[in-house]
Amino acid sequence: MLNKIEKLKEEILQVAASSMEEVEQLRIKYLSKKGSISALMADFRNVPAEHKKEVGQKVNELKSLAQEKIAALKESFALNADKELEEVDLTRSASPIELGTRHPLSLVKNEMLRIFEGMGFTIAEGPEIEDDWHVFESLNFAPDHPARDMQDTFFISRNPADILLRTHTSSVQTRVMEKNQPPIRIVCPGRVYRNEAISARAHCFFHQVEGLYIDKNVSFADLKQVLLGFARQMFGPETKIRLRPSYFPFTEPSAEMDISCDICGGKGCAFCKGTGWVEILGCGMVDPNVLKACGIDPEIYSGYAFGMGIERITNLKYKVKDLRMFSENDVRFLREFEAAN
Ligand code: 2NM
Repeated sequence: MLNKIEKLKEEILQVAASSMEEVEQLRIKYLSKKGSISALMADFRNVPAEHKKEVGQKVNELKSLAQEKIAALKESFALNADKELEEVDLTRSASPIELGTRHPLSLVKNEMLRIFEGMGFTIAEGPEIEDDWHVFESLNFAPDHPARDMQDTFFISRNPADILLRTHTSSVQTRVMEKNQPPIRIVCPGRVYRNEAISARAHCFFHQVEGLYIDKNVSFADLKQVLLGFARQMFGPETKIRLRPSYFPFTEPSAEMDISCDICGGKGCAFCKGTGWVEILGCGMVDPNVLKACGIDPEIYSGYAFGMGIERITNLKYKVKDLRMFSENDVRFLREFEAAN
């Protein structure tokens, strides 16, 4: 019995705990009804009468020792908890909210608009759901033009009026010309829709920036100078431009513009298919029929217009190969443009 008491005393003197839960475990182990000290008390009955005084004293001492030890451990954790409370800085600001990044198409669109604003253009916007007049009729599209086919354009209703998703932002320019007399100098950014099968190179919607300048004596030379200024600011001061004759219903004459390939510096590579040039936009002098349809006298005024795809420009600037990346919203792709934000 005395041996047992001595052993327990040694043990209790050495106990340690790393948490309040462990202290509670120790209390249960030594001091609960089923604990080892209670067991000693139970054995006390069997101690011969002449030793009862000595053994009783030792058991009581052991019990006190255990109680003190556990109380001390409890107190140390309570103190630590108080300390932790004191260390919480209640004036600290909340964890920062993780911000997203601006979409690459928005970045490029904003850059394009800033360049044109610098050259005196103002921004005009209009509806994506349009009617046949603003998208086709006013813009000199012949009644049997293929763009008016269901195959190319998303129609919302055919009867009584033709309601459709705009296929270019020129409809915004029609609306501005209808309501304003020249001088008009606007750029129109926005989403446009075409009924096409989705692939790496085509999508059923994309984004455009179109420009329009109408005034007295506006010439093709003015158009060329503005487009050269844009190309140099967008792709670097060494950029060259080249115009090739083309056809659009709303312009006459019409042209497509190439810039010198900035990957090979014009020497010819896979990107420019060995030609040293890459196409970036379409343009021309606004057809007199368009001016007339919008209430502007083509005998007094002339103007130029141009249109380009934001995806195309972004593709050239950031070498995005697959158009579908722009609408999938994969954050791993979007985060690549964090630095450009
Ligand atoms: C292009 C190419 C050529 C264009 C024409 C007009 C309007 F409204 F003035 F007639 N706006 N945009 C135009 C001209 C657009 O995109 C490739």
